[in-house]
Amino acid sequence: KYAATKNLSLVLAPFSGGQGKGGVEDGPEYLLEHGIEKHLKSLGWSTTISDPLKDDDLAAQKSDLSDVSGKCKRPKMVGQATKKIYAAVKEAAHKGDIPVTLGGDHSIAMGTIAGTLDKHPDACVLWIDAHGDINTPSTSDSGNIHGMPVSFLMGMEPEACPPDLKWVPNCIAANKIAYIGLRDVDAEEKKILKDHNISAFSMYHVDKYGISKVVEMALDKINPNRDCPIHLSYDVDAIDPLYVPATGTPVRGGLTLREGLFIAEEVAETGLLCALDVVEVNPALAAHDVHVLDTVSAGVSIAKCALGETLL
Ligand code: HAR
Ligand code: MN
Ligand code: MN
Ligand code: MN
Repeated sequence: KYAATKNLSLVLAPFSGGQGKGGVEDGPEYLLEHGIEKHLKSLGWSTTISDPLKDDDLAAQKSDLSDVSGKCKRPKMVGQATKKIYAAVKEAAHKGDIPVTLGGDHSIAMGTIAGTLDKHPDACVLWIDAHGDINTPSTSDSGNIHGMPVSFLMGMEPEACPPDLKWVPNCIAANKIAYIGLRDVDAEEKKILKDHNISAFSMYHVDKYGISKVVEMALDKINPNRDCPIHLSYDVDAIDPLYVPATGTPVRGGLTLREGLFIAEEVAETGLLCALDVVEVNPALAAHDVHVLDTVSAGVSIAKCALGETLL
């Protein structure tokens, strides 16, 4: 419905500056090697590839130890990369394409969601994750910006916003974002979620109500009339590390692979998907080749399901 062109813009975001580990910058390459483009074409989409970080020396930027602002690590690197990702997603969305951004760590969602909201100011965000990613610069223990993108997109702590992230528009309202899959949320993040009355469905809720009901409840909160575009920001660590081991911060007790794919299928079923992120695939963190294959193929499956694979 939001794909005027029936074209997907595959936005490559080989970015790891939002956290300390190496390897997550290889996510896009592995997803492409696993045939994500061919699989999506077989669903009837045309595709174009956009590579907004191609001219950047990201390895050099990551080793610049002076790139710090307060507690935030590498704010300049993150600010510059996410701004380019923003431009690419925004351009794709305004063309009528559906941007599918391949990460990279989850800090890139500052770029993708800001790009989506520029075209679709009424869009809502479904954030699938083991983590809240809503720390502010003052609540973060790690200083890793991939644990903070939602707080920047909500404009929560303007006085502590590093200069290089000031471009991020305060574009998500608290009633326009819902989480599914949470199980590793910091104490201060829990307080933020509660104080802002943000819809957050943890693994407890998935067990208690079942995944189908949880997706319905989440959409009822942020999209009650099912008439707003949906930006699906999918951190693969929402799925249990049994199925998705090669990721930076695995947490046991997660979604089964089928529960994880069902969320994407339900979003496809609404016909409201306007953008997708698949993030935190880190092939370097696999103990065996089969871990790489499991993780990358789960990432490809998430995209296929979100884009209509299983609708009969
Ligand atoms: N809450 C922790 C922090 O702020 C861990 C966050 C991280 N990891 C992710 N995000 N993969 O989804 O650093
Ligand atoms: Mn995340
Ligand atoms: Mn996560
Ligand atoms: Mn803390």
